[in-house]
Amino acid sequence: MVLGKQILALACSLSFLSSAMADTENQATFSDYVAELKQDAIDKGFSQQTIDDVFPKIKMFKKALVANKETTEAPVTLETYLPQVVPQTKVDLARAFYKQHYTELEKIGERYGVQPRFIVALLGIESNLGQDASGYPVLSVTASLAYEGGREAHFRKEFFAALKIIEQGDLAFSELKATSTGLMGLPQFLPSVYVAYAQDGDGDGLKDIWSNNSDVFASAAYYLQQAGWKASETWGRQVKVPLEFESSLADLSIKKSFNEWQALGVRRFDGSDLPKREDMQISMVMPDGITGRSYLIYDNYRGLLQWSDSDYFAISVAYLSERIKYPPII
Ligand SMILES: [Ca+2]
Repeated sequence: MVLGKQILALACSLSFLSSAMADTENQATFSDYVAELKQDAIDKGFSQQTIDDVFPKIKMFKKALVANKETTEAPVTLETYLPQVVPQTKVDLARAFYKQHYTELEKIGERYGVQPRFIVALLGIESNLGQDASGYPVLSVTASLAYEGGREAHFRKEFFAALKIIEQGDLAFSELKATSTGLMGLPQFLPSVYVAYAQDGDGDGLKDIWSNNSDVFASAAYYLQQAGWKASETWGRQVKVPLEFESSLADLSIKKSFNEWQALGVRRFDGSDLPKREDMQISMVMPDGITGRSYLIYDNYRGLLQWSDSDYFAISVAYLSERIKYPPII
């Protein structure tokens, strides 16, 4: 018994020792990796001041490594997914937010040609209007994820995009806060998306997508504007299809007019005729196949897919935007 305990104790201490050694080894290797990033930053022409300021602050961010390996179970259908992603609490929060910030939303919405409800819906889905935004330093997160190696080129690119934000003097190391996967602020922009799309909505010289609502709204709206958003149209509509409907027509590359879809037996969800407009080319989407929900989608839906290439994402945003619209708030 005593011997057994001793062996167990020895085994435990050995295992502790080896994990401690592995940790030190990891840290050392991470330091090497950061040194390599630093050399790369010098080669890319970043200023000595930025490099001296930023690199000593970069730490291995273990949470990022864990998060990157986590896999989430695919939701079964929209019937289970939508109530999960857009619960009543989120609808209530989004509607209250919309009402509270309506003046600014309307102003920014007009400037970029995007209806305010879509801006709020996007922020609601992305970060629960900031409630789910996290505060890890994005340079440590992206350096750690690049070091981990699974998607090195991707996160290395994001690391240098974040470095560029600091170099341009927009924000400091600690202000660039991200989730453990590198997504920043209310719109959950990756650093490269921030560089390309973040806007200074209130004209104070900063693009603060973490705590300045004007900047947040303008950045999200500008993204949609650049994705070809049309303020005169909505996203699409849920429809009914006949039993004999050919499911291969549910394909984003197939576009037809309302008239043509009407002739194929497609109707509004309440069974009435489709709109009479003839100026639009529309596609059918059936994310769960022929037995699931069917949607006719317009060009704005494609803008949502550009934001995040997933029908479940786009439909969640569209659904929340409808819940903001009905019943009318303002
Ligand atoms: Ca600003």
